Amino acid sequence: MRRQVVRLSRALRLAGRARVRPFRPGAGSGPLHSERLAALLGIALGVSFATCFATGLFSHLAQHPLHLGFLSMPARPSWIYRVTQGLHVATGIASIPLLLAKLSVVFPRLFTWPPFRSAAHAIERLSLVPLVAGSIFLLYTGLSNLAHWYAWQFSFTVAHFWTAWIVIGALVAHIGAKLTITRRALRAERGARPEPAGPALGRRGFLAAVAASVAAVTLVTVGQTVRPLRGLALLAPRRPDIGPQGLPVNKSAAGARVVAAAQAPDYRLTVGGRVSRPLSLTREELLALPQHSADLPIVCVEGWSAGGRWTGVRVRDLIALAGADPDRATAEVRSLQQRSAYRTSQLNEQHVRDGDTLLALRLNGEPLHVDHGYPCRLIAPNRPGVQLTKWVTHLEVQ
Ligand SMILES: Nc1nc2c(c(=O)[nH]1)N[C@H]1C(S)=C(S)[C@@H](COP(=O)(O)O)O[C@H]1N2
Ligand SMILES: [Mo]
Repeated sequence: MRRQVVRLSRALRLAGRARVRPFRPGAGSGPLHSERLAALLGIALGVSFATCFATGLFSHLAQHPLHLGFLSMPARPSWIYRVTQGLHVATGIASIPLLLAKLSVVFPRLFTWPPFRSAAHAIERLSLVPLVAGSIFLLYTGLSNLAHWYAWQFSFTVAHFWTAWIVIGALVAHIGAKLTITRRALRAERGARPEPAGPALGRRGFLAAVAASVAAVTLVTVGQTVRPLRGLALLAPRRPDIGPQGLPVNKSAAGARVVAAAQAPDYRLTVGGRVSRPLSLTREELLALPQHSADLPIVCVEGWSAGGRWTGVRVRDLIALAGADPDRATAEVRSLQQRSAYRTSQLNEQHVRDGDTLLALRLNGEPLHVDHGYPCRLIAPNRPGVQLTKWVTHLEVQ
């Protein structure tokens, strides 16, 4: 019995050594596997993940208001959401080469033996599982969402949102565990060890290659929202200047099954709810009301954005016409579309009050194309595209 135990433990030790052998002695301490390199990549990833998380949270709040006064989405400045959502998608995409680089640098260390040296070490290593798996899940689902490729059954927003919390929690724990090592790595090597000369790609070369990949993927996607770079937007599924009336379309009228209803002669816009004079107006009657124009972008959560000059009736004017006080009202906008999460959207007080919140009838001087929401659509400043309801038929004043 005892002999068997000894034999077993020897076998385990050998197996342990065999685990490291593929990476040969010294692997994990070569120039590409230095702690400094891992620390620098870790800092870059930390910054891009933190930015991505903060802007993602902002986008979530914009789409799922908490109805807490201080957290409600302001209508001004009108460009905030365009910038934060552009940053969200850009930092998410930039994180992909950064994460690949970081994983390739620390990879051999994931297989060191024994796997756990102490309880603290065990906790630190186990927290890598949600961190790495969660990050890959977030970047993969985010990227698929941009490409409109939904290879799953679950709700993208729910899964993406909750995984983000898990990853940020694991990231904070990871940074806490690695803080001393990172500090030491950054301090120790400042000017100390010159990079060993050799034909292989050095640390600087590797960092430069990572930086170049980050710059490249950013350049070929950010053109979907930064107009001067639109010619470079090779990876972007939407070009901001392609589509009817020079604007991309997310959901077409045919896709939403509203073509007939949108062009029916009995179309009416009704205004109801807490009003003293409910309204029912044809498109011609809407065109006969005072018209207002606003230069505002559609900012899709997927990261593309495109501006247009929208003309139509102010929501506040319609509410006043129906006998309610637009300075105190909120409203729900309802579409002709029957089944979709985007068939209604909620306007808070700031958005109702804002003079650029319109039921738009025209785009760039022409009647709205049916794919952009004819007979009329909601347009408002500082608001995600999903909340700019198309084919509007009812305004419920609250
Ligand atoms: N009724 C309805 N409105 C909608 C949508 C929709 O699917 N149904 N999609 C929204 C989304 S996600 C975006 S980005 C914008 C895009 O507007 P556009 O197609 O005119 O560019 O419309 C929004 N309005
Ligand atoms: Mo969108």
